[in-house]
Amino acid sequence: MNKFDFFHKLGVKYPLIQGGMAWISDSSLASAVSEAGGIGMLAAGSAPVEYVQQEIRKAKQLTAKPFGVNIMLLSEHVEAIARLVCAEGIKIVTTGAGSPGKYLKMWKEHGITVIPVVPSVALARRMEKEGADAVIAEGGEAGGHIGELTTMALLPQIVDAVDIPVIAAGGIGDGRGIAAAFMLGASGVQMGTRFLVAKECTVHQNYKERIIKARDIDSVVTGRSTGHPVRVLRNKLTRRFEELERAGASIEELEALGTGALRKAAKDGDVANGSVMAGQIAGLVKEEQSCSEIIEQVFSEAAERLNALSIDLIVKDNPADERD
Ligand code: TUI
Repeated sequence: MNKFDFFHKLGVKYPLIQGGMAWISDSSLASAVSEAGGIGMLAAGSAPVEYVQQEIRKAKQLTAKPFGVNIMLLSEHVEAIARLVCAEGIKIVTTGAGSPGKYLKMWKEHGITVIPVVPSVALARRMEKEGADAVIAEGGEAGGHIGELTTMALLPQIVDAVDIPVIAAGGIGDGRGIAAAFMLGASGVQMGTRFLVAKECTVHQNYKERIIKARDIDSVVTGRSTGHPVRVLRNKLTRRFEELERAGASIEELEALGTGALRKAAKDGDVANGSVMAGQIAGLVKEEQSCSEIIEQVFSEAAERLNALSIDLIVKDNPADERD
């Protein structure tokens, strides 16, 4: 089987999925990514089913190319949204923050290509057994809700453990990252953070500016103690969270601080008190570009890097040469 069969069958130009970003990846971003040759994803997040349906219908107006829906499994509306994607004839579903096992049969019966995000080998194996078409191996460099392992360590272990295609996510923001993912055995990549600053991304301008200004060390994880680790950019909210954690606050108090915080940053532009979810690669993202510019640039850079490879990695053949 050709390594691009999976994406070829989906009818896209590039082996790229846009990461589902709650409150952020709407019909504007998703349709622009699809138009540019990747797979745009509408994020359902914790939104009600009516909102998701409206965004699906808008996206259908904006592009005839394939796009999908990202379903956040902790949402209280997950059951209704799981049925909605079937009713709306959605062809591609990615899932996050849990195991989609109980919906897999229904989605497969509706001809949906199901691609769960997995943070471990065990879950990747289980998803393959339950009928997933591919998995997204997401390392802890990613923004938002994350697992324990890094992309560098997780990806090759999942590639070895399953026979379905593995798509790499977490810490990929340019052509070098894409080339590295292919080196580790990925069949494609998912990028989120880089699309936060896309011209077609409707996130608040303050959020975009915070990403563009971010340095490497501005990325932190909150909530390890509550069992819901979330990667965000450091701000007043994360400092408050750390203070409360040190003071021995309860899980309920800590979780309450996070409720509505993403919406506050993404929609209201309150990047001090809101949750600015972004991956560790934010420090590399320097300018606002259209989705088409981003995608063409990263894939030409990746191809250039991969095609130029002819490295033998031997510094010196004969140690005796070193002596004179
Ligand atoms: O889902 C994400 N990233 C997200 S979701 C989100 S919104 C949110 N709202 C409330 C609480 C938490 C998040 C913001 N960012 N990425 C995909 C992802 N999935 N990362 C890690 C996982 C994951 C974790 C555990 C997937 C499966 C899993 O399985 C546990 C189990 O049930 O076995």
